[in-house]
Amino acid sequence: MGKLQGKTVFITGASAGIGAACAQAFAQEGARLLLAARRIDRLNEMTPGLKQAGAADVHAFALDVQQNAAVTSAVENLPEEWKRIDVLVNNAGLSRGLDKLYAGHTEDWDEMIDTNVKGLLYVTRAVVPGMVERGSGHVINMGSTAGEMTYPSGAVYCATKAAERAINDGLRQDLLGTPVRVTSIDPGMVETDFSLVRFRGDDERAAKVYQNITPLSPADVADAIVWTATRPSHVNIARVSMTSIDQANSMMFNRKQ
Ligand code: 8X3
Repeated sequence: MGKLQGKTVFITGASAGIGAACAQAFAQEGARLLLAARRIDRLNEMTPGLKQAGAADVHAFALDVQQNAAVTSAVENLPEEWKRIDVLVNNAGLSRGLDKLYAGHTEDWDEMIDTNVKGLLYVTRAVVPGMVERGSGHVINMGSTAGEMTYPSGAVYCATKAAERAINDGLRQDLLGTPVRVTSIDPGMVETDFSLVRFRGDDERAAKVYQNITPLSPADVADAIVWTATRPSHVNIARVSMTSIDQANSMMFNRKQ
């Protein structure tokens, strides 16, 4: 029997990368998966495999976390049997561009801030009151080593992850006295579509990011996430900072020749 048998786990950005790996890892623990992403087709494709992997049930819906009204109404109008969310994985996020701040594109800034900061806030605001009311819950936010140390040409992305850090800590303070736990997962380089999205489909440029390096895999990160969610209920893991052995912080890498 999985450690999270029958628990409802809500994952945003579940259609790819760390979100999809989380769906797989929580499925293996017997969880009921509430999956949201903009790409509903992709979620529907994933569903049979997740059930096969052990998910107690799967409910997928299209959601753009940037749209506050859509987030609120999606959570309010969940089918009755999906309303009791035990674990929220605030995973939806992205980077756009790698430009000097004074040459940056404001539409890139808007998309990153609207998704990584405002989207995370909207989903949190919609889900956490129910957790407080029911007296149980766990919010797991996707942070980054980028929130710990800013790197050149990444100021706005790094700022969104520094904001996540502040929101994560603030939420934990505000929930003190309730049984709701709050965790930030802060990985370094993870081999996902992250760089492909950042460089808008330029795969040559994206591949260079991971060249001569062993990055973390999405499954490595999902493994840490499930670990935080399966600690005894009085244990709150505040933050997991993790990199591959080839990375020391957001600026230092061991590139093999
Ligand atoms: C992703 C880590 O350093 O590639 O959040 O921006 S990094």
